[in-house]
This record gives sequence, structure tokens and C-alpha cells, in this order.
Amino acid sequence: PSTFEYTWDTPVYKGKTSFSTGLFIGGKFVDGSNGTTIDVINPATGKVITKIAEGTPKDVDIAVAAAHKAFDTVWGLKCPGGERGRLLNKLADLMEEHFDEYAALEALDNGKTFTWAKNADLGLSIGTIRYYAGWADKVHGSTIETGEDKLNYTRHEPIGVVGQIIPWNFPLMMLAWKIGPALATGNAIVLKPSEFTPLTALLTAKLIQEAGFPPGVVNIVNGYGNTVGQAISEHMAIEKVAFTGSTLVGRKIMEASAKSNLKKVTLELGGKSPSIVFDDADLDVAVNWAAHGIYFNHGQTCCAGSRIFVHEKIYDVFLQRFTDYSKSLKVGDPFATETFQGPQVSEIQFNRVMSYIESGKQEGATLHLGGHRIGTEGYYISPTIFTDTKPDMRIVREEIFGPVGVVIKFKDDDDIIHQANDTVYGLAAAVFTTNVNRAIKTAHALHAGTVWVNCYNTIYANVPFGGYKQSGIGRELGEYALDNYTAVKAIQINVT
Ligand code: TXE
Repeated sequence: PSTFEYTWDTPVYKGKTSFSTGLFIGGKFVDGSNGTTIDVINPATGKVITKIAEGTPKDVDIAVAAAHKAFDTVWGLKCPGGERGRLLNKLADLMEEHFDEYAALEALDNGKTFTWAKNADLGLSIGTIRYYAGWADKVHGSTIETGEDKLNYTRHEPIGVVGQIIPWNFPLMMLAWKIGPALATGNAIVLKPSEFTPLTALLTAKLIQEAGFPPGVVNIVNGYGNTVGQAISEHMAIEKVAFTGSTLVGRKIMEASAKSNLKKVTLELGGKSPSIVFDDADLDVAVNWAAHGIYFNHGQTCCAGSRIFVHEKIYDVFLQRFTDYSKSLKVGDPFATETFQGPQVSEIQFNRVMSYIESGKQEGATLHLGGHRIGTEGYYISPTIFTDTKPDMRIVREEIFGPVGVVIKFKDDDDIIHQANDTVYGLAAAVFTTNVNRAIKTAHALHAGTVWVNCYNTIYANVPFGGYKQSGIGRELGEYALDNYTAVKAIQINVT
């Protein structure tokens, strides 16, 4: 396979990178079985950065066989938890050595800013690997008393070979959330990165090799969703699949599991999360965090606070300050010093977001701010606010996944809970108030996997994350994620 080599000389980063663009199977980089490639595009320019090997269903078969071989011979419970933890920590050390290079790759490949990649993605990615390294020798069952005639105990065994399919919005972080708990508990992995953002996964493959993981424990098969992704979800020798991406594809994955071997499925899907600003909110706090809620990562976060409900008493002043704040956000080159927001990840996503903006206008909402492309090259969209919306408009109901928020006026505390919960999703929510009783009461009433009070988007490796309703199945992060990757066996011994 070819090697990708790149040198940066930018205001925020100077450095270089070099790694193979092949598939990573059985501890080696190889070409895809068809010999075809996928173009990797820089969203800031729309130009091709490099080509990577394209995997096929046949390559998935080869990767699954390599994973089984590793699992059956040297991995799983054959490898003590302490050793699995050591390897994960070694990987985290190596990732730290490449900290800035990783951030530069994310900026180049995804379009997020170098600075945000450094401050948000990298710390949480490496922190997640370390967090699960710590768990590797602490996952165990228990003994259960049923009387003197029996010894009952449980084992938390690894599931075996697991498939993991990840998206393009946080390429490295999603990889870390997936491989951390799976490896800590002793599973072998076949992972497919997004075809839009494969680069940091390839650098990680190189570091996995360098860290000394046995060949076949982690296999990375780049490729498209309807080929490699589909092959993973319907594979008869994969016992579990974990997916982050669109609700549409989440359904396909469950269906493929149902039609194949009923592999266990965890899903982290879309959202239409509410930010609720009560009349007693600290306005600085509310404006800053609500803006972070919708604009962070260019609106390309599953937990984006895309519906901003504001109490009528403070609606006008909030809207004014939120608008001023939105205008102050600098959109531009991900490698420029002051940039807050880079381009959307791809032309497809750019067009999708622009068509939502168009639908908002056509359905009669007021385009209060933005709504247009910035520049003529790359996929830049200005921070956008709609007002005067109706509950049935597409921009109020559907996930836009861009820097587009709707600001909605509300009157009473009970009705706002109803409005906030009036969605098929339930990933996250935020409450802005200085009244602790109101904060707790509202947080408890919201149907969402995470509720932030007077903040947004704060995520920790040890705090669970996941969705109610159609936002997903299962929880990632924290101790909860270990359950996704273990099977519980009860052993009963007759001692009479
Ligand atoms: O996602 P896809 P797309 C949402 C967001 C966005 C929309 C579309 O609203 O606008 O999804 O984005 C793989 N079998 N989110 O089309 O297709 C695909 O190759 C198996 C929310 O890019 O779901 C990639 O690796 N896999 C989100 C992964 O699924 C398949 C993050 C995600 O891509 C497949 C991304 C198939 N049939 C988008 N088809 C979040 N929850 O954070 C595709 N894939």
C-alpha cells in the first residue's frame, strides 16, 4: 500500500506526518482485495488530499478471520487484564507523542479547527483510552449465595469479535470511545471509519502496531457503508456491532443483525436537543453555552442544542445577545489563529444543511441571521438563526447537523417540558436557570440521556453518554460501556 506524507506550515502548527493508507488487517497494512481506492477530500478546499485503500466485504471476511485467530489464541481472557491495560496505556502514551499531529490531521480531513481538535477531541480521545486501560483488570463477576449445597459465581467474559462502525464528526474520539471498552474487556475488533475521515484511524493503526498489540486484535477496514459497513452488520462471525451515525443507518444495522445472527447492537444516533432558557437565567451563561451547544463542531454533533427555547420575558434581550455572539464567531481556515468554525465536512453535508435552510424559508420561518455560504471554495456556512417557527416545520423536527439553530419563545414551565420532549429523539438537553429546584425538576422531567444545567457539551470519559427514544440503544463511556462488550456467564457447582 501507499504512504501518506504531509507537511504543515501554518500559523498554528508546523509539522509533518507519514503513515500507510492501506487496510490494517492481522497487524499489517495491506491493499484492498479489489485494488481500488477512495479519495480523501479537504473540506476547506474541496480538493483531494490523498487516496486510501478501499475495503470490500471480502476484506471484512479476512479481517474477521484475523480477529478470531487473535481472540482464540492470544487475546480475550487468555491475555490477563493487566496486560490489556498496559497495552492500552502504551497506546495512549504513543497518541500523546503525536498529539499535535493528530489535531492537524483532524483539521485537514474533517475541517474542524486545529485549536478545537487539540483542546477538545484529543484530550477526550486519549483520556478515554486511559480510562478504559484502568478498567482492564477490574472487570469481574461475583459469587452469589444460594445455600450451602452450591457455589455460584459469574464471569464477565468478552463477547468475542465485535464490529464497530463510526462517523466523520469526531473521527478519533469515536474510535477511542469504541475501541477503549472493547479492548479493556478482551474483545477483538473489526472497525470501519467513515469514508470521509479515515486519516486519524490510519495513524492510530500504526501506533497500535507500535504499541505491540497482538496482530488481529484490532483490524481497521476502510470502505463505504453499503459495502464494508453492511458486511460487518450482517456478518455471521461477528457477535456484536456498535454504531454511531444516522438514525436511518442505525435502523439498517438492527435489521441486518435481525436477519443474520442476532448480534448484539448498540446505537448512538441523531438528536434534536433542546436548550431551555428560563427567565431567571444568568444571560451571559445562557448565551455562551447555548451558542456552544449549537455551533460547536459546526453544528455537527449528535447532541447539538438545535432547539433553543427562551422564556418570553427575556426573549428579546436573549435573542439580541445571542445574535451578537453568533456574529462574533469567526468562520474560516481551520489552521488560522482566530477561527472558531471551519467548513462542513463534505459537499454532501454542505448541500444537506443548505437545503434545510431553504426549507425553513419556504415553510415560513424568519431567517434571522446567516443562512448563506461563506466564500467560493470549501464548504463554509455562516452561523444561522431562525425565529417565528412552527412545531411541525422540518427545521424544528429534523436533525440538520449544521450551524443552524431555531430560537423559540415559551410561556410556562409545564408547557416547555412538553415542547422540549416533543421529538422522536432524546439524546441531550440543557437547562439554564439560577433556581436549583427548577433546574432539578426540569432535568428530571426531560426525556434525554444527558441533561446539562448551565453548561453544554461537557463530556467526560467516566460519565455515560447515550440516547433515549430514537437517539439510540445503550450507553457509551463510563462503567456502563463495559456491559456492551461482556457476556455474563453463571456457573453453578454442586458441592454436596
Ligand atoms: O451518516 P451515516 P451520514 C447524522 C446527521 C447527518 C446524517 C447523515 O444528521 O446529517 O446522519 O450523515 C456508515 N451499513 N449523523 O450519511 O451514513 C458510514 O460509512 C453499515 C449523526 O454521513 O449514518 C459511516 O461509517 N454502515 C451522527 C457511518 O455509517 C453504514 C454522526 C455513519 O454514516 C451504512 C454522523 C450501512 N448501510 C451523521 N451506510 C452522530 N450520531 O453523531 C452508511 N454506513
